[in-house]
Amino acid sequence: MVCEVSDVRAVSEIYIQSVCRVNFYRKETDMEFIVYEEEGAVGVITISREKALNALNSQVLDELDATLDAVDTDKIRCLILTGAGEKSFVAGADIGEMSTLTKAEGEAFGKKGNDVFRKIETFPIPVIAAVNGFALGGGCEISMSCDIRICSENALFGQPEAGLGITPGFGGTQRLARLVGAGMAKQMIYTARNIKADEALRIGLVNAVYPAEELMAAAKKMASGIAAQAPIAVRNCKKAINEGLQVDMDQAIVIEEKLFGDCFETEDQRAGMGNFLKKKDDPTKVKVVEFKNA
Ligand code: CO8
Repeated sequence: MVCEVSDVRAVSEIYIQSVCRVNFYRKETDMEFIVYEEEGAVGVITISREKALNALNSQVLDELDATLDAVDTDKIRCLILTGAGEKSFVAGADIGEMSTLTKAEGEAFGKKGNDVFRKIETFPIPVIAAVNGFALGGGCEISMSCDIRICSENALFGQPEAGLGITPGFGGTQRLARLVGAGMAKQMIYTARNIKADEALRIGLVNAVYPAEELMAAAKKMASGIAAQAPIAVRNCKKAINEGLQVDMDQAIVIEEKLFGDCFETEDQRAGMGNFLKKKDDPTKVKVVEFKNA
């Protein structure tokens, strides 16, 4: 199977490697800090500013935003977000860039990050954060805007902002409290104490911890498992969970009802259910459904 890459400002396509007979392509772009690759129906976005431990400056945020806009969601069914190198996922927002901001500029920088993170959170397809090291400040915050977080054993999570004289500004006060509960979020944010991977797992901030060298394979396996399901159904599940969490249960189940109903009469629903029924007639038949995203 040969993957095509849709990407911004593409110049030329180069072959990188072949994994499990699926060709893995990467496109050269004029982006400095973001690498985007596709492997089958899985897209991998790598924040690549290793000299600054992948810290988020305005350019990284702009490039990430443009990369998300260019993902072909008719073809790609799950994204993985990770950081370049073995040491850091994202070591936060760029402290150098932030250090001289005025109040108005600080607010604008917060909005710039929030807009991109919200784009990730509401992206039509699932996004898995593969956290390969430091996830501090804006790094912890960007991971929390993803649907699922898994991490390496050397990962370190934290919101050190109070020690720098600011609040978390890319959604940390909101998403951390929703993910791990207000008490634990307040403790982490007020004390600015970083936590290791095992504690992140214990408090539910991550779903699983892997040896560093196994992290990306685990992320890709999970992403491929998601990509193998009916794509309209997966999108609607994401919407139902995200939107339902913002409202009371009476409204939440109405959101689910609509998205549930929306799946019917799709090719995927017909094929998925039809295949199950056929399989019953022939229990030895392997379940294979060519989902169409239609
Ligand atoms: N910003 C800019 N540069 C950084 C950052 C950062 N967040 N983190 C690391 N770097 C740079 C270092 O300055 C250093 O650069 P250089 O080699 O040029 O001196 C390079 O990366 C390597 O870093 P270290 O030498 O410090 O590496 P260590 O292994 O010794 O330490 C740490 C690694 C512990 C991660 C350390 O670098 C550190 O503490 N970094 C800062 C972590 C942090 O506090 N992050 C939170 C930042 S605040 C934030 O994210 C707010 C988000 C909301 C913004 C809202 C805006 C309004």
